[in-house]
Amino acid sequence: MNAMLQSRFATKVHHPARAPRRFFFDREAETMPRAALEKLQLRRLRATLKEAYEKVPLHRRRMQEAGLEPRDLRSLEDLQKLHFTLKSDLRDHYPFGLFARPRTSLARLHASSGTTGKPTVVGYTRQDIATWASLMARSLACAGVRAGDVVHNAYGYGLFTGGLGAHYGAERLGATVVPMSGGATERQVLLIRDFAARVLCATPSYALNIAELAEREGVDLRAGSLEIGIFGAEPWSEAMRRELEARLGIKAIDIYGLSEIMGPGVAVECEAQDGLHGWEDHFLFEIIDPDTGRAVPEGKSGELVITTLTKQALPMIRYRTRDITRLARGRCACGRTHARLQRITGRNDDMLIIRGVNVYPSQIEAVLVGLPGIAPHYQLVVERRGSLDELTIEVESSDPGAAQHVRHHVKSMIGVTAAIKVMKPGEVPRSQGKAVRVRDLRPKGV
Ligand code: DLL
Repeated sequence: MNAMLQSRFATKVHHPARAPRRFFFDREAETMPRAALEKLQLRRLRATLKEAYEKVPLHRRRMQEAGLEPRDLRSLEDLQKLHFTLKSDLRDHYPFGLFARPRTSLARLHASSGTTGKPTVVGYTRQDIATWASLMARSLACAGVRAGDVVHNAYGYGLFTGGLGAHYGAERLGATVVPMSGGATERQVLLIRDFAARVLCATPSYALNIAELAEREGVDLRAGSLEIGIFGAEPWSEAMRRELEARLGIKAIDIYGLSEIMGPGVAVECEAQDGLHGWEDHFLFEIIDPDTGRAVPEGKSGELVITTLTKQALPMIRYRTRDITRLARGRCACGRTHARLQRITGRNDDMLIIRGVNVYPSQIEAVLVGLPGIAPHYQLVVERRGSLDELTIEVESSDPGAAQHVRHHVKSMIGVTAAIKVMKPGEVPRSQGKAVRVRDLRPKGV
């Protein structure tokens, strides 16, 4: 960080109500010794399996096919004998077929639009909503948010879990929530400034959009009250973290979650920013090889699989997230004992294979963001020429000669040959929620 930015940090507003630095929303749960945590997990797992077996025909059928009953599960390792649950299972049992509770006992439904066909519907009992609020409060506290803070919530409200998930969590923590949702970016900038928000919740791509608009309007958010960004819902890179931290004058914290499991607050970074603590008293995390379905060796990367331990309405058994990460179980500087997920590089389905090289959009982002003369906005266009997939990277620069420079960096850092299209500043579409990074122009069904 350069000296100018550092001196800007020094001028920040001080929040007198702030509690001491090391703060846990639920100290006992967050720092539970591993043996106690595993004992709790096994007890909760057995209860979850029993419920799923008795109340959800799909789970009962799959367990019967494997010759298993809930009571056969004696250790956490036995989990590996159980079936997986896929996103397609949710769609095939649309809308309520995987629910373990009658529809009349549900307090809320959320849904994801999905790119093809039917949406994925998830449901919550009143207790599920309370659990989610506590886990989200725990996540926000872990990220450095405190009671009394103004939390500007720019995650979309509605069927998406981001807005309401962050909202209930911030309220539960005792913060003051500004329920902005996405869009109306000029108003966002003014209200962040006028209400003296300490915390910004948004997708990283939308936070960048807010930062850019503030700069254009001459509002210096770096000198203001903002101190923490809670960013997630889409893959982002370390380079993007540095960019957002510098442009907003904040500490940018990565938060992970998915509707099928709960919503935001499944895992979050602490102030050490060294992996996302996954809340193991409520979820079991496994990493598998996506091709074989088998566990990868400890510490290796693969597909994240999650089993819920306390969800009532929609218990999930070995849900295949398609997200690629790795797990670290070592002790964290913050004192929390829960395993850490490494930054999620992307989804299995987002991986592009360009002339035989596997590449995730976030890897390209890591190269582009921070390149001098290139704005941190981009889109990837994939087309089929003959039997090969070709990639065009659309970047923004006021220097039309930037293409060669970008092509060279992408080739040398990732090994991918891509065409570069230099667009004028402002021409790459700006995000208001989850950014659409890839325009896939390949013929469908090939
Ligand atoms: O995106 C929940 C959420 C809201 C998380 C706000 C964080 C903040 P879905 O719409 O169901 O739920 O999308 C879930 O988004 O499987 C990942 O592929 C991706 N994703 C979520 N958080 C991250 C992250 C919400 N921090 C899908 N890094 C997940 C990378 C993420 N990808």
